Amino acid sequence: MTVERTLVLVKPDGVRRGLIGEVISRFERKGLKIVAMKMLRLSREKAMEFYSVHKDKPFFKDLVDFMTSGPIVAMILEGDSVISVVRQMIGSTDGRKAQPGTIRGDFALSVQENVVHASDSPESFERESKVIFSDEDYVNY
Ligand code: RTP
Ligand code: MG
Repeated sequence: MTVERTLVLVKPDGVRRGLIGEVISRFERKGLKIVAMKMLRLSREKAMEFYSVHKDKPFFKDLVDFMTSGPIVAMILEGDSVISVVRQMIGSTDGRKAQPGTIRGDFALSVQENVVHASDSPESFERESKVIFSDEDYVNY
């Protein structure tokens, strides 16, 4: 067993569409533990920092516009192999291609407005979690 942590965001489209509860519920039912959570609006600076790996991509400006277009809900989930488990549960990036049964497969029809983000590696988690959370945001229980 490899207990890991991952960062999940409900993106602005997910919040606008009233999908916060749906997304959280899926992770709770899976047996994952929420160890930190908050609602916030990303500044342009934070959004650019968060998605810095994509800074040279043609979709970068649109992505930053989208990610700052409304509030997001951020959470840290903990569990066995949680990084790969959650990536499987969210599905492929493009909602049109994501498998039914995944969050994007069930709720997204766009490559940009795809409801959720999740870290893709331990290194991504370490970097991304520090953009959003500080040590005192984690709850021990
Ligand atoms: P995420 O980082 O948000 O969890 O998504 P991901 O790993 O599945 O996809 P990634 O390649 O990291 O892309 C990050 C986000 O950028 C937007 N995107 N737009 N217009 C486009 O072609 C395009 N491609 C990606 C999406 O919001 C994607 O989730
Ligand atoms: Mg990504």
